[in-house]
Amino acid sequence: MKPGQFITIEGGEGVGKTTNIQFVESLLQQEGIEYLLTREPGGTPFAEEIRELLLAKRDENVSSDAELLLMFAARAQHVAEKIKPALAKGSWVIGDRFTDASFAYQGGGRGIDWARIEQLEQWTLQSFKPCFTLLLDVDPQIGMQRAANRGELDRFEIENLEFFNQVRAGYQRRVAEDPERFALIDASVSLEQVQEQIKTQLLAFIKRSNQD
Ligand code: Z5A
Repeated sequence: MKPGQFITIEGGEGVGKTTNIQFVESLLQQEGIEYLLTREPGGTPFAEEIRELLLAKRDENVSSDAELLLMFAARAQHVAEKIKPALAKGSWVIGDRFTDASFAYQGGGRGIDWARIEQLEQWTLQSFKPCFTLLLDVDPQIGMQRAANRGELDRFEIENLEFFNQVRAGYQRRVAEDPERFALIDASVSLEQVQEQIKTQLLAFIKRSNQD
């Protein structure tokens, strides 16, 4: 049986991931592709408990290394218990964030040395990575305004503009390192225009994967 494809959706604060994931699901359904939707940090009961630890606002400072290690602990569980088994059964997997977010947030935003994150990636995942990544990109000033209209902010959402500028730079560095995997989506435009770009890129990826 042909293994499924692992696709991820990434981006900084307020880029519209949640809104557009529903659109990605509708495209896969139209194409008759069986898929599993999951998210990080989280995706399994154990990893979701780690997510709660990570997102909760607290008085104690959380060290950047502790944060990074917990992201990868949750990911190890998620990959072993959910993502790889689904792919092996031929299902596609849509990931709402994955390792690129650790490079962008903990590398870019928190300033952890890139090479140390690469070591952790290698240790935890070896060569396992998404086949295709939609990166929604918007000026963080616009993204933060959009996100401000939602409910209570979590431990990441309370960060400042400089942090989110560094997150964006982190994502750009990931694209530069592996350009073929990414489809860069300009998320500053209307939702309709964003979805037009997603549709073009995703259908092209589906076509390529059918030819493999
Ligand atoms: N994190 C990390 O640090 N390291 C890691 O390795 C991983 C994660 C895996 C939780 O992630 C946090 O974990 C995340 C990074 C960190 N923190 N932050 N920030 P999450 O993915 O669960 O949380 P999120 O970033 O808040 O995702 P989200 O809920 O999908 O947010 P969103 O991208 O902002 O999506 P949205 O709610 O669809 O859009 C926001 C608003 O904008 C909403 O009102 C929409 O109606 C509106 N919108 C969307 N598109 C448009 C357009 N085109 N025009 C106008 N308005 C729009």
